[in-house]
Amino acid sequence: MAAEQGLSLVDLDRDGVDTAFREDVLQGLSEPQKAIPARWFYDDEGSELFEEITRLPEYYPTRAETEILTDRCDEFRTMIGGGRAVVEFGSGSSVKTPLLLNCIDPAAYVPLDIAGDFLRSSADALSAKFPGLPVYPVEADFVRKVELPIEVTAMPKLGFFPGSTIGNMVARTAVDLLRTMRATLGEGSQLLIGMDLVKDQAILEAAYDDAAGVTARFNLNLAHRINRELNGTIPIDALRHVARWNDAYSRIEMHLEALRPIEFEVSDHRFSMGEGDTIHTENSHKFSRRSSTTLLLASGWTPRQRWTDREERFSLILADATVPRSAP
Ligand code: AVI
Repeated sequence: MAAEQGLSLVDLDRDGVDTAFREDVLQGLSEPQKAIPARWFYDDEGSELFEEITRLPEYYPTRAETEILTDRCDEFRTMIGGGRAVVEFGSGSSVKTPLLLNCIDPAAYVPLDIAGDFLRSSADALSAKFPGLPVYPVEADFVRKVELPIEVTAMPKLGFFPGSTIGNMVARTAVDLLRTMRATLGEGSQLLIGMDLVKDQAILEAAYDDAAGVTARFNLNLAHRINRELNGTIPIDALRHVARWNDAYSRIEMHLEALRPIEFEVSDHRFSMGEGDTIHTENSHKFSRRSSTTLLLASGWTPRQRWTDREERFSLILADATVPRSAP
């Protein structure tokens, strides 16, 4: 295991507990509105459930984005051009990557991910599909500036951040991340980013509360994870999955709601919830043309082109790291 060899970016204490996970959970459960950062969904079980979500009939984002990548290949070739180093942020299993790489004739591919073992196996799979393409996987947490491999420093770069993961961040964090990506890639780079669009509330709520209950299992898995890894006693049967549209913030929120008053322990700390109290587990912001433009401009990226799927549910935006010359 990479963690045992000291190669992992994850900090484990003497009992093998992820210290950042414990801190976030204890802090989040102590707030008046309990909240746990969505990044903790993705243990092995959570990552598998997320893969299942992407195949659900109600969950349109993955299909819509794949449709754009397939339909607009020629336009990507024209707007992006060949010879770039493609730097993918949070590459995971890199499933959408071949679609893009096939369009643009890149000079190199640099997948960045915090999960080292997974990163290297998917980089190997991609190398097998693109035998002539240099692939330089980098195990890194891209919320901080990443030093890219020396081999790609002189190449023009394209950042790739598909999936609307940017929507899982509040505006302040999203701006920080986009500015950090700009610092990682450098002046003059391009960024191709997926952003999910505002649409009918019923479609949005169904996408996050599917009939088969997979998203509910994904949400509840966080409570199971706390019980498993942090010595928790959360009564899972007393929690239900809730997904609701928050219009003021233009986002779907996921919560775990207590069906009855409960008390439980996590890492020797006691917590209680009244009936109807919730743990806020995720935000998924949905964008308009204007809000996406504002977010990108505020982060030092100028949008140059945007594409949507045929039903206009999802957008892919190409932006560049140049400052538009305009007064004042
Ligand atoms: C990863 N992220 C973009 C997904 C989303 O749509 O916000 C996570 C997700 N949560 C529930 N379903 C999917």
